[in-house]
Amino acid sequence: MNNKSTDRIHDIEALHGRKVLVVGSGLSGVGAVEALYHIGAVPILFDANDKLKAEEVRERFPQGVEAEIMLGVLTEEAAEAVRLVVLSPGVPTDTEFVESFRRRNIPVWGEIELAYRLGKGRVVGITGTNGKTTTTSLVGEIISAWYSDVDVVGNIGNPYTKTALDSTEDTVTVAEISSFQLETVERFCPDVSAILNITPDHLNRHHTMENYAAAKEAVTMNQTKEHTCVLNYENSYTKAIGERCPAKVVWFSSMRRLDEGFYLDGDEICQAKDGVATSLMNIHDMNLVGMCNVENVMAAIAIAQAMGVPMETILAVVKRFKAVEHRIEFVASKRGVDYYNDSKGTNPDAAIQGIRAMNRPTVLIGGGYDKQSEYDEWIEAFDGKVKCLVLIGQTREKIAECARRHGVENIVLADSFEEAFRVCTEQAKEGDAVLLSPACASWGMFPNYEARGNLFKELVYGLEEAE
Ligand code: UMA
Repeated sequence: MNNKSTDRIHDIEALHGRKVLVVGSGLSGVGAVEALYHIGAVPILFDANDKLKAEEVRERFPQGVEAEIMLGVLTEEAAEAVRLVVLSPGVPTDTEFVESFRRRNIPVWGEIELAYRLGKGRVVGITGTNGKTTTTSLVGEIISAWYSDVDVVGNIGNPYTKTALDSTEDTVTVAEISSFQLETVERFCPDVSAILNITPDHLNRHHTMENYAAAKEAVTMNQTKEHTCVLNYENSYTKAIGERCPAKVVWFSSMRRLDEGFYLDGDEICQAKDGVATSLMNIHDMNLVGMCNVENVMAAIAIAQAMGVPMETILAVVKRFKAVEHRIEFVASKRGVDYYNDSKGTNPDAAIQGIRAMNRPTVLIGGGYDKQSEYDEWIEAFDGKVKCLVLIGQTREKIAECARRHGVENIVLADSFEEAFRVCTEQAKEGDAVLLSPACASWGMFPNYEARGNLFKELVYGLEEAE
């Protein structure tokens, strides 16, 4: 089970002195430019957003890194000159813009493919509709407890291209990979892959569930029997993928005892291996809550074991692992409503991730200190899920006005955090979520976002008494 680095760099050496088009000037684009620059390619960074300013984009590069920057429209001359195109995950792949390169046989890679080809060592690739960030963080911690050189990268917010060039044959890269990123892989071949679950998401981008599931399946497409793919036995899509998967499949199930694999039996996480069933740990011995997290933990145990970490080490880390506080942190389920604390969503970009993580009607608390942000993109990301927007703080009028422009109708302005919380409990019905993800700093109402998140959690915990 070892990815030969020679297979990966093959085409990279040919890029020396060649122009490479990087599309998107966000985290991925900047990471890709940096890596390409360091291997002697000539990056051109293009971003379709003509409101950006070249000087500001350039400031995102580390010192010494240079690239031509084009904003708004890519000139034909530049398009003609490039030998490779590297897309950021947010760039759709089914457009005339992308097709025009493919027609000319110019390879179109995603940032993940580029990073993979530049990198060395072993790779874990984790995908799924829900739970991938928690599972990736947990796997990262477990692997770090056993191996000394570990990078946790990808959709989790740390571009893979940032670490790829520094990796060695001893490095273990643990990558959270989204369906957007998987649309543009070619040779990407993790030693251990995992698909946690596949449920409807991102259909505006992938159009059909079949396309979306196919994108997820790409995490395992280059694997062989030397590699492992960890899959959810209880999800119809991942079940079907397991039946045709080229890798050795390790199943996990939260609903039945398996003859082989990881499963929940009462409150015990168990493993059946070679006909022997062993109880590993009680779910009450972990800090994560919810059945989705039991599944994430089973997947993480399976991945870590496939990566050669002893079970004793795995279980010790699982038992001490905590969800990242204030970052889309599940607080509790009260009266059938799930409460999430994303107080760390202190700007529109971070808050976009918060609302994207919700998969049900949501009552959202937003607003706070005015950092002169624009809220359009955040509100567009609501995607019809926000049934009530409860606004607090200095920015409440500005956000309300913006939300109305985007067709949000149910908006409540609250005078205090406590009042906002009370409105949430009134508006949220069984099966809904309440999310604190303000898109603004807490100043003016709280000393910091931790204090804001802690008050939210106290109010949630207090609900039982109020019943
Ligand atoms: N852009 C274009 N042309 C287009 C579309 C976008 O030029 O057709 C430009 C935009 O103007 C913008 C830039 O591309 O300036 C943004 O690129 P991006 O959206 O790919 O954002 P990055 O900052 O590179 O962040 C990406 C991931 N974003 C998305 O997939 C949308 C981040 O995942 C990830 O953390 C980061 O790479 C590092 O790997 C975020 C996310 O929301 C958290 N992911 C989705 C999810 O988890 O559901 C998939």
